[in-house]
Amino acid sequence: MGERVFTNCTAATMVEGGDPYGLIEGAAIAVADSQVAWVGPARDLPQDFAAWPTHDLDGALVTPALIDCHTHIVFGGDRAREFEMRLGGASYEEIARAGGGIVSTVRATRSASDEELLQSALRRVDDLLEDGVAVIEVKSGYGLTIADEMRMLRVARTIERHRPVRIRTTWLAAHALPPEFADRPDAYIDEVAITGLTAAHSEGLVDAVDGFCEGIGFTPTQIRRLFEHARSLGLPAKLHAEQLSDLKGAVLAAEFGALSADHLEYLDPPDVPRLADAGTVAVLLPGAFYALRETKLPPIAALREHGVPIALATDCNPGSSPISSLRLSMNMACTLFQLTPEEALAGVTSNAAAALGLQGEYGTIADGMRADLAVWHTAHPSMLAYWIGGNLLHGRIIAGEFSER
Ligand code: DI6
Ligand code: FE
Repeated sequence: MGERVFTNCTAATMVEGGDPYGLIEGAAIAVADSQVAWVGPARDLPQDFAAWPTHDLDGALVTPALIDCHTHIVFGGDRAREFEMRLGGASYEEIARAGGGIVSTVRATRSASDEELLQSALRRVDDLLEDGVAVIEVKSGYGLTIADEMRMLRVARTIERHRPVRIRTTWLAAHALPPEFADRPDAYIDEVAITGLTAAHSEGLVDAVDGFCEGIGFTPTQIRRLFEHARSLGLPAKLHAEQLSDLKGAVLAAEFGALSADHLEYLDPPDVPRLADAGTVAVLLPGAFYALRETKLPPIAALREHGVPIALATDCNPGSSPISSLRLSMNMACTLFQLTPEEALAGVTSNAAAALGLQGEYGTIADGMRADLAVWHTAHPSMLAYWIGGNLLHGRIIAGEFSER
């Protein structure tokens, strides 16, 4: 069923160890049952596949489908007014402390219907699909009641029924303190973040647990209690760490063997080996760095030196990262963080898969991996990070089936 050989293409397999990008020119990719059955130079195609139907890709570049491993894509309203305030000199933290920021999106999200949340999210999802994305992580965090947090994750899961995309959902109730819990953060962690996690997990809504470990978010001690509960439920951790200040969130994440620590501008280089030892992926979010006009760079040299896998994501959200292009995030990572185009592509494929615990299924083109691939008009993979905007995607192969974009 669904057996096919894609021929006449250049494959950027993103498999480590050989050429940069794991590049194979004149490649053939055999797919069967939604999986890659074989990839290599066409001249070496084993006899077993020779009788399968072929699909000529006309010299196109094929990469693994891209993965956006950190988004807040389900939310109500927008924050264009705050953009104007920030341009007028107000800081992100000042706006948050004055009752704007995340809490203003919470009001808009609570008052939106499920259908409104879904339709607005689908528009942003469609933007990502135009960049060859086939896996999106979606966080809760704009409901901040048990019912609204669960509603956000249900809406997120619904996206899979409307678009050819795999959704992973993350419980981020520990994102901000809602007004009804003012000055009672510990009660909020117990009564909403922890109690709600049990409920959401028992409904099968949670793939991972995240928190905002920050002066305007929650303390490491509060996050630790949440992570201990997550661990008792067998759920992996992720953490917004060191985005605005150094609270040692990354060290905490590493202690829990987190899948990822995200943002990391204020990560102290001596803490980097902890991430390396824990196998925790560093997820960099250049859209937020750019939109907040941050100037402190994440410690890229130390991450490289210690071999911490670096992933990239949009952080698509209405406040700090109003961006729904993963390719633009790749470009920003190169321009602002001086990642190489190869690191940027690994950041949205193999390393992004690892940040979601999906490295056995997604992120490389290799035998047994999902046949979810992106087919590009361009000759060389460096184009994907280099070229800003435009439509470079020629088509997608999802579960082995080609469709033109
Ligand atoms: N860090 C971020 O960049 C987003 N959440 C977080 O914890 C911002 C969310 C927002 O401003 O709405
Ligand atoms: Fe975020």
